[in-house]
Amino acid sequence: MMLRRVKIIAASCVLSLGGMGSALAGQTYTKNADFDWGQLKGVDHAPPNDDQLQITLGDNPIPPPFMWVANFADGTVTKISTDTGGQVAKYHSVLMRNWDGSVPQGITLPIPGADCNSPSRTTVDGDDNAFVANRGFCTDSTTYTRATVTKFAGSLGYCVDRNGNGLIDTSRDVNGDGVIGREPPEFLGQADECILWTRNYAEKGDLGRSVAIDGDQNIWLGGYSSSKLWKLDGKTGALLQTIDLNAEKGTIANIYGLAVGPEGFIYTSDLTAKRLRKIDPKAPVGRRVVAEVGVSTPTYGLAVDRDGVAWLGSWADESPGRGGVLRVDFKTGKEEKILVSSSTDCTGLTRGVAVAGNGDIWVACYSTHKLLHFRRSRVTGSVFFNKSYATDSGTLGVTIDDHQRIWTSNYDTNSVTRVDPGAGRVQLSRPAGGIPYSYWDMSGYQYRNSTIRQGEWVVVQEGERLGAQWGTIHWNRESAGSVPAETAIEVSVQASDDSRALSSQPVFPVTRGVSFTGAGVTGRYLRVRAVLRTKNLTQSPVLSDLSIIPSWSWGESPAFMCEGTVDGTPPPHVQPCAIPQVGIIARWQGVHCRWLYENRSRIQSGNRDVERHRSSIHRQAAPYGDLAQ
Ligand SMILES: [Ca+2]
Ligand SMILES: [Ca+2]
Repeated sequence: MMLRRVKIIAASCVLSLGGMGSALAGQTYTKNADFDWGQLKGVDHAPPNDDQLQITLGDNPIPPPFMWVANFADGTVTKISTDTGGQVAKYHSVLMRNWDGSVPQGITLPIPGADCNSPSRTTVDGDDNAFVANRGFCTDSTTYTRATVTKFAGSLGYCVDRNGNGLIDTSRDVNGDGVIGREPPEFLGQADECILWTRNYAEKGDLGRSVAIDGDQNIWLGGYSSSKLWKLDGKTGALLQTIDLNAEKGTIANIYGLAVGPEGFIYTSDLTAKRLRKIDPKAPVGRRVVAEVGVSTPTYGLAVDRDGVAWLGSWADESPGRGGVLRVDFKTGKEEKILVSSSTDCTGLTRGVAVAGNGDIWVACYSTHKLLHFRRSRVTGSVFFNKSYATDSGTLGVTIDDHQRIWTSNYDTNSVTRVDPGAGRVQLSRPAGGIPYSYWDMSGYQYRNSTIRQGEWVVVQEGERLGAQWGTIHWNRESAGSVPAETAIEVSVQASDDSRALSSQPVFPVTRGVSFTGAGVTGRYLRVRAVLRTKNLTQSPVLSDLSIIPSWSWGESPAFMCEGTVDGTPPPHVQPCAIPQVGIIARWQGVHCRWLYENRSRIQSGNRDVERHRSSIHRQAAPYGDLAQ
């Protein structure tokens, strides 16, 4: 459960006086103590970079505390809490009819145990939303299915109240047993308002076995036999680009695994032709496959580290010999097999691969039902086998959570297993919710490790009135703020009169310095989320300051305000003091007066005025008795 500290803009009630308006200050966050009012996740104000926020570019990415497991036979995707291992939601892996009225082609209503859509690879974007690629596995003439991709809202704010009942109708664990049932109210099927859309990309018979997100939060999908790549808009699913890799290169390969690494390069693994590719999607047509490496073994799972080196599962049975992980460096064009110590650890058939923030490699070994740990030397950079962990049987996929714990999905036993590398032990196994066939980036960790780095800051602001229309958010007005090339700062808000309902309100993207009054974002409470993101893995943008400027604070000049209780009754009231209001003030007790007004011209005139104004608040605070002088 997220802790929210609420910063109050002004006293909770305003007595408006004719001519003066109810002028109240905005709120500026600029010092360490200001930012600490909010929740910092993957950002810091560590010295010497105080009084600003930057991405913590250390070892450890912090994905959302969930993993998304595709259950191929049931046609569902389970969302599992990585805190508890319990299922928190389950969704159909396709929408038969999109909410915009469009109808995806070549899909079937999921049937438990006999689904044709056959969802497998999942991944998570920088806003915590998830995607699943459906392979489209049935190829006979009557029930043929086509590859599709479906987007799921990762939080209630991205779900949409389609039926207008004022609630987000969605799957959840109503009875709290850690398992999602097959019927409402725990499972809503097609009516679930957190399934956002399903889109086609590949042609009939061209299986969709891969999905990855790029640094701009768009999605890349591969066609297995065509070896084509499609880029879809991550928000809408609209087609943005197509690349025919075989035509580009003049060779024949398939796309099995897919990953986007540093600098936006795309990598593919290949189960059949054993050709691995590195692609620059921005290069001119005909020059997009920038490297191709033929390897000695069929490759399965694929993960790319922060140096752009590919790590792959080897789909070969080495029994009675030893299996391991394949390292492929596209700069040298060389492959290297790093083997386990003994055949007890693994005899081959390695599938999912994940690279940890510290550079270690984690691999699912299907033949021995084990999770393999390969350690990377901090000194030499070389990688060597460390140890194996016995998981539930059928170890297929591997992903890493926000506490740097390692999870496997286990095909044979319909389960997920968590390993704590710090303690060096298996912690728990829990039901996966179907037959899991997920081996790619189930938590979004890989995305946040080697495609981008990001962090976020969330603060809840309380206004002084119900139904507040809010106004403008401004940031980086101080010179310390910066958004270098390849980086971004994105701010969004949710508003509600009920602070407990904030998280289920629609997420509204804010443009810097542009008023959103009248945009339908209303409520006494405003939840502000600032995301700092970079495609350059070694450079962060800087959020030096952020101001929430309610439209009701706008005016031409500052006003001297008093606050206190009326007739001893809380909450405190705020009122302009410039005009004597004897009848009211006489009844106030404990009245303090101060400048509480931040006008538009000052806000926009730069940091110096804001700072002067802020200090004046404190300097001029005085008891009511002083005001009388
Ligand atoms: Ca609804
Ligand atoms: Ca349940």
